[in-house]
Amino acid sequence: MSTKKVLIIMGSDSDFDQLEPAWKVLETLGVRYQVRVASAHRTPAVVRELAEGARDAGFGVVLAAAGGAAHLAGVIAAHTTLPVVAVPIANGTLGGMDALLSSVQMPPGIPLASVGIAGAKNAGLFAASILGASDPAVATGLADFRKAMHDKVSKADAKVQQRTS
Ligand code: RP5
Repeated sequence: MSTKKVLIIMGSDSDFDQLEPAWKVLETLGVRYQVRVASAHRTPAVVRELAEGARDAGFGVVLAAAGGAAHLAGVIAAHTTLPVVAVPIANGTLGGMDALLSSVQMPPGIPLASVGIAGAKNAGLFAASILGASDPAVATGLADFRKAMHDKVSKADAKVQQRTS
């Protein structure tokens, strides 16, 4: 199991299904995590408290998922020096483009990383990479994960070659 944990915050429980791949892949990798609902607009005091306390609570990275005018990740980053990864949720009239641009167009000074729209699985993997830089158990989990992907593609390649020869 990982030494440090990943804090996963979603702006609304309506984001749950889109974000689930993030903690599913963390489970595969043996990375500890906690999932919370807190909104930059509706519960700003809770967001601030979570962000300010995250490092002392044993978290090494924060994933922040929100849709629409997605300010959650940026607000969290303003209240912690831990790395923050935004997960733009695909919803509403703009289908996630609004959340994506809100995440990647941060003004200089408080940077965020961001995955693509609805990129929860990659967010989990990227969070593991951040922890894996200093946690050998997590780095090993990631290497195993990549080996499994490699083997799957090799099998598919062999099958396709067989079907086409
Ligand atoms: C955002 O507004 C949430 O992250 C969610 O993606 C979106 C809609 O929230 P609900 O109205 O479904 O609670 O803050």
